[in-house]
Amino acid sequence: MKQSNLQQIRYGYEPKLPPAIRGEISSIHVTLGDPTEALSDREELRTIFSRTYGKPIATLNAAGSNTDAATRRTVGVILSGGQAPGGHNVIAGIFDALRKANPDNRLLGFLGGPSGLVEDKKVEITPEMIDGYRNTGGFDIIGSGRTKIETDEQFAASRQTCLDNGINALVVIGGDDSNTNAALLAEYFVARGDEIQVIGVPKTIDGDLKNEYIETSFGFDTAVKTYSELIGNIERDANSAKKYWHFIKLMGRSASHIALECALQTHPTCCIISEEVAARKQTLREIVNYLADAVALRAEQHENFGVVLVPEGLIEFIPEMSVLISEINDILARDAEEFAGAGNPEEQAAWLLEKLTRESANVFRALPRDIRAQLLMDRDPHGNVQVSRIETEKLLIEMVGDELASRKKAGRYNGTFSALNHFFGYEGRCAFPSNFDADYCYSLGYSAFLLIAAGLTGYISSVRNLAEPAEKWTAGGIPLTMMMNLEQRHGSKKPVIRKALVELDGKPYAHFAAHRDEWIRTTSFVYPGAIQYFGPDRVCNMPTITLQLEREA
Ligand code: FBP
Repeated sequence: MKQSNLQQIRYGYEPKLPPAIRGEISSIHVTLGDPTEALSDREELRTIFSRTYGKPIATLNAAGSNTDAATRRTVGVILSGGQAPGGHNVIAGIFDALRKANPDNRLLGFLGGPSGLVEDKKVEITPEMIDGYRNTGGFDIIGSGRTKIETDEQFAASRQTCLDNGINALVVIGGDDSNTNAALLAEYFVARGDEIQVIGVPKTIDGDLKNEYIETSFGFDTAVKTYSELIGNIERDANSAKKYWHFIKLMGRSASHIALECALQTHPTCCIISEEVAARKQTLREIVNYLADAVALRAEQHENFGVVLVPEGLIEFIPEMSVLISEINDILARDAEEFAGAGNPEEQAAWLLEKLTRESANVFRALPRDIRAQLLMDRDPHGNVQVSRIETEKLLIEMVGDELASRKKAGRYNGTFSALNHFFGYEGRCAFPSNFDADYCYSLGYSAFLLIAAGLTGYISSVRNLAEPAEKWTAGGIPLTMMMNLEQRHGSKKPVIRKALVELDGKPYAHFAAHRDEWIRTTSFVYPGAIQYFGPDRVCNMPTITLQLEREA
């Protein structure tokens, strides 16, 4: 297959590791801290994870070996969920560490996500194979998938696959749901006396798998820089033509981290933050009025153009919509078969209206037909609404347009509102990883193997101090149960890793909030340009603004 020049050059990039794990694998030492606790629901979680709950934090250092790196091992790896730049480097990191530890070690990649484990579909990763994927985007080396391992049969089949293939450890590369699954698998294996370790790796462009110990999920850095390049280009076009309002929906599921970081990078005219909408209990009407006010204010300055960023999860955070969505979720989980047999989308909507509360039925009725249909589309295997398929940006354009039309009629607005919609998501998920993600992912994979060598299970690989250059990074593992609580899923309470949403008392949001009024009044666009892989540190080695602000002393 023809390779681009950049692809060929990137194969030769040597990712940086944290200094503590750069030396001989045989001299790596693991230090274990005190027992840990879950975020909440501790008693229930202690029961669910009776054998793996509350393990200590592990730190990797070069203090002299107390791990067993030399034993011959077969490790399995799974890519789970949506693509995120750097996944190939995680696998490269595992592979290099594992071969360095013992050249006879084997790495099996399960194909197409967790279903590959359940169905025993795999490929052995060879040096030639991995060399063709180093520092490249995508998950195509083994593919990914969204199957959730949840039934007894699936757990038993996963175990059988591991036993049949002589697997000593599994590395699950995924987001919050997949890492929850990793914790459940770890517990399942220990409960049966199997010596099969499970280690997770924090992946998701959404940036919502983070906490004190996981400073960011991999892929976020590259994805936001890719979107910011595109937004900057659109801003420059808007500022040149001066005739369009661009409404840009950005991926990110429930969390607005992507929208917020892109706003910090590009200074759009407006950016909605879902978490703020929820905190202020803003209605859809209030959001529409806020945007219409911005358009009207700029029209008074003869600036009938602008750029609006909309997080894809917004719809779930608007109070009346959130109630509606959770009612729909529960109804669909409870009466799935009846719903499936209800007929075409219009008939399904009519069926649903009968079951909703009066308030939610009114909200549902008032939505445009397309949005109603989008709300009824399939849930993902974890029971989430597929927010990327709900066209919130179009909904807002339509409603802002109507609002401005009625203001015009009343003589309160005299501009033109010509709006275009965009959705950026897939554009960023498989980009060539930035230097940050290339280094971070390789380090996560490398550390994952070291945690295996240390005999640990039920941990997530953790590389920290990321706002600093890689020279100052540290590595270790965090017990997965420490990041958990119970949440309502598919109509019942389930253990899950808590999603990190945008914190309204955090510095990234505060920075944005302090500037947004000025961005409406004065065109303040910033044009970040494309991700750079070579050149001065300030163009090719900067972490995200979110990470810099969050880690600021
Ligand atoms: P993960 O949470 O699995 O990392 O997925 C991230 C994401 O890109 C979301 O931002 C988006 O809502 C979703 O995947 C879309 O997934 P799909 O392409 O499978 O519909």
